[in-house]
Amino acid sequence: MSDVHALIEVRSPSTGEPIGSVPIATAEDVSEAVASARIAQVEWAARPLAERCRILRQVKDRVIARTDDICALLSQEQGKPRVEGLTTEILGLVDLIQYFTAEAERILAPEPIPLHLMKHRASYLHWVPRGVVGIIGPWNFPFNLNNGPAVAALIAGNAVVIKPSEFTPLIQELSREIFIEGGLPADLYQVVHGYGETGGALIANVDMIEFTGSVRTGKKVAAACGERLIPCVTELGGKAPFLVLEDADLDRTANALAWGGFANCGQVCASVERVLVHRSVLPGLLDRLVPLVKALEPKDTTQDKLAQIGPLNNARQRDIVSSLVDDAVSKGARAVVGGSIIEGPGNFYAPTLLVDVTTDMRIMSEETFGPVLPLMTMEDEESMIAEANRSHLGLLAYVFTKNTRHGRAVAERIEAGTVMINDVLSTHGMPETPWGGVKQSGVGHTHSDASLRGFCEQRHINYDLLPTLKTEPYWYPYGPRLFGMMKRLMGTVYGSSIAQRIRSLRGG
Ligand code: TXE
Repeated sequence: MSDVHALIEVRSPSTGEPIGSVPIATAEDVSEAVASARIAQVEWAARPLAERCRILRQVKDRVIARTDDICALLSQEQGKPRVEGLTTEILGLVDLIQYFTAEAERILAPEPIPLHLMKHRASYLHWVPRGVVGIIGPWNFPFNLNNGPAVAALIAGNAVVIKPSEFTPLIQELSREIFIEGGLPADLYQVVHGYGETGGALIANVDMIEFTGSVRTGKKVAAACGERLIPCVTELGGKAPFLVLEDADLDRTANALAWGGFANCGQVCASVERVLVHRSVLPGLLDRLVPLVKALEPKDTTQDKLAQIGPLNNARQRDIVSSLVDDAVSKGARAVVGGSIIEGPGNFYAPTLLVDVTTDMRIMSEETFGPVLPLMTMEDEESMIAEANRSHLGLLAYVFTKNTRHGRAVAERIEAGTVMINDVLSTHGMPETPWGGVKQSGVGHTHSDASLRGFCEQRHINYDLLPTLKTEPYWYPYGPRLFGMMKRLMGTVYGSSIAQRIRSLRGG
């Protein structure tokens, strides 16, 4: 990279003060990064899988050793509480490395395909790394959401070039340092900084894209990947409904709502975004929930190590939250807690609980991505399910009930990639389960065995089991009897009734 580069200046979400800067990569820088990653990838892919896993385990140990540094920078740059840096970003990555390094031999082993008819031949699938994977990431979980896919792509034998969000580039620099400390060849894990144009340049050079971000940008990214016919996994927004059924345990429900709605200041694609409460339990739920929300006092997370909630990451997001709450209040919602921007430096917004919410309010259809729980009172379960499905998004959904069997029946009717019963957010910490949405929440999955395979080309080999003949009856030359013979064979093998099979055999 040459010395003359425009810079991105990173500002503290708590104070607005500058905290660092990174150079913006030009299109030329991006193609150079990908070219050197491509060279490193060839050597990496040639190493045994066990050796690649060994190095990723060393990376895991460096992540554990650098926990305090990572948490401090996450608080400073992203704004999250120190404990959330550990529980929602680092721990998940450590567990994901543990899982995939332990299971990769099984997941990426060649897979036989039993052939139902051609018993004289055999087939199997094998998995070949795609080459260089481009990762374009968001600012809400900048450590976990970029490094999780990077780990899976690397284990599968790829190189990665990551373009982090322009709001959180510093944590990506620290991540790279840690991965290299763990023994990863430096060119195998590269970082390029910038805005949309840098992302576009990355798409123009790599062999696959893993994107996490907004629906609007996700569509542009998918279109650009389509133009090049490269695979693209898109993990986009969510509008998770949370159904409080008549028999829900209200203590657990209230605690789950508080954490599921306000962790990471609500900036989670799986955040509780719509609370659908059965009328009969509303008073009991509010009695429990209001004090929990009132207790959440936003703090500068770099100063207060026990902060429960911090600022929003950026002013643009705070303004989106503010406009959605104002719209709801103007249409009749009541803020029983919060409801406004906290004046002063930083991007603080008061944790907010809205009641008397109705479907015509924007907050029930647009992604809030902030510290707001809108509660809608519902008369019965059928209307709760209908309301849950009235969204263009479908990432996560939650059902709270004491009757798990019934909860599963309700869950199966909800249009979402994942539905959790009596828990929130936590399947992201289960790397063996798929993470991805339906509708406009994206296409494809991160996590799960299928995602590790997704970082590979699936290739199919078909070979002979028995000694081969000099020719096959249906090869050239086509003789006069071939058509009749094949027709008889087809009817004899595939006819549904004995009579039809006999007729075919006789040439009828
Ligand atoms: O995301 P963008 P933003 C949602 C949330 C939020 C909204 C906007 O609702 O309000 O998205 O956030 C890069 N080609 N989520 O604006 O723009 C960009 O530089 C290639 C949900 O930050 O989608 C960044 O690295 N790349 C989400 C990344 O795309 C482009 C997490 C995401 O930016 C590009 C964050 C282009 N044309 C926000 N334009 C989740 N699913 O968790 C931008 N980028």
